[in-house]
Amino acid sequence: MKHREQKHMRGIIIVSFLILQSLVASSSQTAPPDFNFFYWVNYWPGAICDSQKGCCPPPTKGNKSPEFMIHGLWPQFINGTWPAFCDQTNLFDISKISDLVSKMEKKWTEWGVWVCPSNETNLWEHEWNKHGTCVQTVFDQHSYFHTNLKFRQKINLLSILKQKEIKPNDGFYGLNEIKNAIKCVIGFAPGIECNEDVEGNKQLFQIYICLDNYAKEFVECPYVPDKSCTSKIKFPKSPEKYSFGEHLSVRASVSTT
Ligand code: U2P
Repeated sequence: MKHREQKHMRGIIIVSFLILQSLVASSSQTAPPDFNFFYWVNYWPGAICDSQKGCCPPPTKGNKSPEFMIHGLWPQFINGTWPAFCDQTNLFDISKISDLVSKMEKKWTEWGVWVCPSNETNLWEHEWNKHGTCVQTVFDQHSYFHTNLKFRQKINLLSILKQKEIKPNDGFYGLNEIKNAIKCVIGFAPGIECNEDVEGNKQLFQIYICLDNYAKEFVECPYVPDKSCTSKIKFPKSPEKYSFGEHLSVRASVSTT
């Protein structure tokens, strides 16, 4: 009897040990991403400024030269849906990215239609809270923002397009011509989102580049976000002619002069 009890105890100890071991092993491994890929999205400020709503320039400390601006890094599912606002307990905290702020002010400014003058902190906060909180198996706040900047440093969309004579001059260019210019450099065609200028012309607004679910490599877009473009689209002029720090939207100031 005593022997059987001892055997039983030994069994319990071994099973407990194995459970403990597997718990330790699983906590030391990071869970794999629970989404399929990323869109890394950049927008053309000129397409906001010549639209019906007009735009609000970023604060004076923002970048003054015409460039594509980062919109964000968005986790996606292959069926075209996406997770959002996943964690209320780890909201945006600018003190976690203080070393990145000056770069972000140049590459991630908001030519907003919502706030005048625009406030990039709002956009950063929104992007982390909406998208970043859903990718915490891959990124913390610092690496989320840093990864965006790294890709922005690697890829200059404006110069890629200019090399193929596709310029922001209010001219019309083939949608495929634009996609191919980018494909030539990164290996995969991006998705293009268009909006409309005040005359109703479809124009280049946002470029969607697809990344794997660790945001390490460019990938073929599993789901192509072609949004409301025609086969030829306008590439609007950059809003550089407008002075920065205005408190009125560009459209409003144009219509009153
Ligand atoms: O379309 C409206 C906003 O939803 C988010 N979005 C859209 C398409 C998509 O495939 N994935 C995605 O996340 C974007 O969110 P934002 O950061 O702008 O709020 C998009 O602008």
